[in-house]
Amino acid sequence: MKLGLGLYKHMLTRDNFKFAKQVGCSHIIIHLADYYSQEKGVVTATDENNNYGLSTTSDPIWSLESMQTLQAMAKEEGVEIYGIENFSPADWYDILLDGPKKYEQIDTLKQIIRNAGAAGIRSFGYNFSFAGVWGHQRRTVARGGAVSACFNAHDLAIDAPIPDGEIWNMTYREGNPGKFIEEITSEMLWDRLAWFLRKILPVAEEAGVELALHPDDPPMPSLRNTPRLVYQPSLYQKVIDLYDSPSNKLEFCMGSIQEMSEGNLYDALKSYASQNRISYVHARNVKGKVPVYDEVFIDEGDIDMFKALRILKQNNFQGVLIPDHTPELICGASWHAGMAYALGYIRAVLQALEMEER
Ligand SMILES: [Mn+2]
Repeated sequence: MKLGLGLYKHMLTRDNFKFAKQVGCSHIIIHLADYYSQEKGVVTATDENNNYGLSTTSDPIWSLESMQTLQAMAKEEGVEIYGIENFSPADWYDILLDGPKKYEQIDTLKQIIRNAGAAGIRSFGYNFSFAGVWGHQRRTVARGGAVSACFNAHDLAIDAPIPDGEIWNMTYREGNPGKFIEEITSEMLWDRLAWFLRKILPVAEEAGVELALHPDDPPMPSLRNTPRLVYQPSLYQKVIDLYDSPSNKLEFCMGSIQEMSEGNLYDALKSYASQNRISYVHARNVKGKVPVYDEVFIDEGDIDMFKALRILKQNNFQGVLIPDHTPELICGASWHAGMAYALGYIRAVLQALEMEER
């Protein structure tokens, strides 16, 4: 198991690559989609009127040259880019919506996957969702009043429809006022995923890239009047069984799985790690389950992190583990401090597991 750090687009700097190395990481997972900028910081979307902003297509950041430059820079600082997390909404909205541009968009995504493979990037995380990560409030819910994300379905208009021109909390074109995205069934959503996997996985296999699906966050059965895909741990199996390919993998989010109303995290870890289906892991802790939960520090939630990481180790998990979101520590660099705290804790657990084996 390799330790990594996730970095948003505006954080792809030499200093942050150095930071990753300094806190014990060998790998990084990068975001190239433009949902969080330096100015906006971490934005939350909790109603039908506010989103992350405009998503643009054909950004040169997705080119082979750009990926190779980033990979070279990372290696110079002693880390390696293992994965890219998420497509830009503007590059694949019609694949999700089954619209007329899906054919040209799948060609764009295929090229992005080929570029990633050629740049030595092994994994590509994606979240096959209309509503995306939506409905989290930021409140002082973690230890010592640390600001963190929390979800309470009773506090929200959870069926607030998604305006036309918007997907994944981003605007890809000017929408028609008063119009909303089409209502579809869960079966239709699964059919669209199947189409996407049939088109993309042969290319991913050839490029040596794993497609890694993030489960729904929050894992509600429906959100914003749209169906969700993987909102119970067992639904991951349905994704695996949909298309048999060594590139059909999972971005296993411990927090989201723990928040699900059925099953349990440890069984899910065991099942998917033993099938060698986990490409990379999001590690974070949480108190509660849908419809009400709080994201908390890595050592204070419902997940026994020691037990969880032991299962990954016992099942010979060879991919990367990164901290997911963390509560913000009160100091001059709250994001970095939160990550350093989570990584230090995870590293200690991994070292303790090593010692156990001696
Ligand atoms: Mn996650």
